[in-house]
Amino acid sequence: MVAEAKPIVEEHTLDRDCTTLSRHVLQQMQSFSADAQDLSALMGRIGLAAKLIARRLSRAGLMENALGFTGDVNVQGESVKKMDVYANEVFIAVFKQSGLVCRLASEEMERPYYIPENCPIGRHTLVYDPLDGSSNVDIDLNVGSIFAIRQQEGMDEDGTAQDLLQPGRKQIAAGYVLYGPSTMLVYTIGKGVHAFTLDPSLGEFILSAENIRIPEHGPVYSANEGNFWQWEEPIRDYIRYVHRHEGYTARYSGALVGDIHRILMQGGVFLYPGTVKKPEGKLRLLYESAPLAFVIEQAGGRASTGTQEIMDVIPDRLHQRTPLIIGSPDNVALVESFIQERQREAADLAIKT
Ligand code: AHM
Ligand code: MG
Repeated sequence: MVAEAKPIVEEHTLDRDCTTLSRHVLQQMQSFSADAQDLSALMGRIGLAAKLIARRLSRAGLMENALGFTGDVNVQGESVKKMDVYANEVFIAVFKQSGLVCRLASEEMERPYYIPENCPIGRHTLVYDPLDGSSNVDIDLNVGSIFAIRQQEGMDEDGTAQDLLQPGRKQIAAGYVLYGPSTMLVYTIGKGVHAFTLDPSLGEFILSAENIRIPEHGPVYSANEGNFWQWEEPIRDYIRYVHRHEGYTARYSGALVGDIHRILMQGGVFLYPGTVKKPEGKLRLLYESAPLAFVIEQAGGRASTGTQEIMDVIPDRLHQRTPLIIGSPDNVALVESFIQERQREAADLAIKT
């Protein structure tokens, strides 16, 4: 009797190795329509930008002029790093002549960057933070890119991109790239959250976790406690609460993407609240908070300003900042409960006086 031939490669192993980012988007869309092809190509280009940035980051210490500051200050009033500029230009370069997006809006550019030859063919806008947490870059710690794709809903003559001033629910896709020990890309198109790991031997992002669900509750709270005395009282109350109760631990890397990725995988809450002097906080709505809110909501978590869902906030300008409380639903609700308690006390007091 002749033994049945065994496949040389296990089928599921091969299948896993072949699930590239572009293929996964098409599978998610369950269609080969022009829209599905566009979205798949868009994600492929974001993957290409991520690979270029990852490559430079991995060698930056060996290169002249890759690290350190440029000497310029950006629209946010922050000192610009050479890697910020490089990463911003990479995104522009990969989308030029792609026919995929008409406009790019980024943390590093005061006004959107138009690619006139892609308008009106490329009906999408890419909003992005090319290198978030770049204070980590000179010391070889994790950094990230954050992105969202929105439909282009109008041409703006004056460069203020009024049609972009819409809530996060208008995002078609969003995600981030984490440049850590490995490079990971996490994305959603509103059908769950999926993670890809860059396989350097293939030069491809390969699916490594599908339909990620954030734990309902987690032990981590992630906040810059150096701001403790600048925060409003309810946030200080929350921090006092976690200090006094067992089961909480602090983790804060100074780079949002890494902190959010930990919370997505293991549960907990990240908070960057407003301060007394800056009630809107530090993080930007369109290309930091809203894309991450989309990802975390899709994984079963929540993102809040403290009083409103981040996904519902309508920005009034391109670089608008917002307080951010994001993560496991129970943890976010706990932070909000301290804010609500103070609001109730203030309302009671107002009635009595
Ligand atoms: P950036 O976009 O200029 O890099 O700033 C955003 C970063 C986030 O990654 C991080 O969570 C936060 O700023 C850290 O700020 P701080 O140093 O005030 O704690
Ligand atoms: Mg940023």
